[in-house]
Amino acid sequence: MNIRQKLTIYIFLFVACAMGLQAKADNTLSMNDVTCMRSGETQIVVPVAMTNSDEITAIQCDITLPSIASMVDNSGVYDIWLDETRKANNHNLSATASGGSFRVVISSPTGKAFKGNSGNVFYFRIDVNTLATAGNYSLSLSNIILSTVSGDRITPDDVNATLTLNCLRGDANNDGAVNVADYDVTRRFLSKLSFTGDFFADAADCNQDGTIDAADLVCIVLKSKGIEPSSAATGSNVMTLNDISCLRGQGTIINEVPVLLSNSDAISAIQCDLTIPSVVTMQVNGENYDISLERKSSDHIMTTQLSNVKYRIVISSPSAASIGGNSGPIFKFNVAVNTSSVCTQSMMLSNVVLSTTSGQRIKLDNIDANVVVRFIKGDANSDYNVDVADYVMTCNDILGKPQNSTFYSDAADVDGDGEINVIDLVKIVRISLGLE
Ligand SMILES: [Ca+2]
Ligand SMILES: [Ca+2]
Ligand SMILES: [Ca+2]
Ligand SMILES: [Ca+2]
Repeated sequence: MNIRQKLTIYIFLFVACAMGLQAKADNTLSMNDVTCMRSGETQIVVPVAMTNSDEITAIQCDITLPSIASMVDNSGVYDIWLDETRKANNHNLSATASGGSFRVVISSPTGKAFKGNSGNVFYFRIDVNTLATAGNYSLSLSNIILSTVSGDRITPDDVNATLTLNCLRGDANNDGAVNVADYDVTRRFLSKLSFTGDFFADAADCNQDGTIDAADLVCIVLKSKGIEPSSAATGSNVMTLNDISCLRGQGTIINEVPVLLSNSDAISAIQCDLTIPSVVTMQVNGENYDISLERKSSDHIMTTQLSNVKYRIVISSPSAASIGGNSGPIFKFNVAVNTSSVCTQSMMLSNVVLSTTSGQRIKLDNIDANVVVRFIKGDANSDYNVDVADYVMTCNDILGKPQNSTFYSDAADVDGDGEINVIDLVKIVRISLGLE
């Protein structure tokens, strides 16, 4: 055999091999991705196509559905059917559920071939659980066996497709429209208030950032008006909480605490969680907490709800109006301070989110302030003056003499060295004379 003959054989083998691969690649099943709108039709038809260069008479495969879908059945018969244009007159299909999937067997009792070489060969109808979270889910065909009319087995690769469950962004109650009802149910959810009817968190997360907050309230209002919210905020927006300072022994003192907002952006919605320490008690005003909204448009609403030792405060407008202005208290709350003993405790605003009127989300760091119950140095009898009476009591203490009224040793220890002695006595005199 010369080189030319050998080369001819190799070329022949190569072509034969390529044709063989081609033949295998040309006998496949396929499925297109399918989508379902949560507020629309929940039953969808999934077509399965076959591309076949060989004459195929029988098909076997297992359909696996995602957990959010079930196979529709009519009185115990699965809703799976053959394509009329491709089946031979006596092709029949049967399906059974087995091990979490559905086995489909299609054959012809006389071994007839499917018509044509491409296109849909069978269909199945699934029912999508629209309570599920919107997203992508997978469907598959596995264990696929095709038989040629001469009984040759073809084993195509598994087939995967995506079932996409979509929701209308902002349609929190899933009625197919975005309007004030969605704003209201989301506001109640965010405010931790009770509500009736459906609530879909994935749709309420209108700006799709994975959390439901004040920015979503504005986003829903804007989308109800056909306006797409903006994303990034650029301004400087600062919130501050004032300290509370009281003197010991004054009984229960009511303090009005302002929460200040300095904002360069036009702010429409605000949320925060207020944590107050044990030394203070939130005051109530009728049935509500004594928290007042200070800056607002005509339709701004504030809700305050105690949940898990935090007061959830949500301020928003159903028209996405601005709270107005650029500085000053946004809200105030009244607390009673128990002044029976000295302490320093912290209060905090956490989970603070602002939204501009165009839906830009601004997340602020936690804001801390102190509640301090203090005494006056040298005021050994706690009458809020430092004078000769304090001098006498401190002198008695040093000499070990009995006292006529309560002696406050922490106030008498003016230099704070843990000991009451003549140095403290001198300092009391100096304070009473205005020298310290
Ligand atoms: Ca709706
Ligand atoms: Ca969001
Ligand atoms: Ca005093
Ligand atoms: Ca001392």
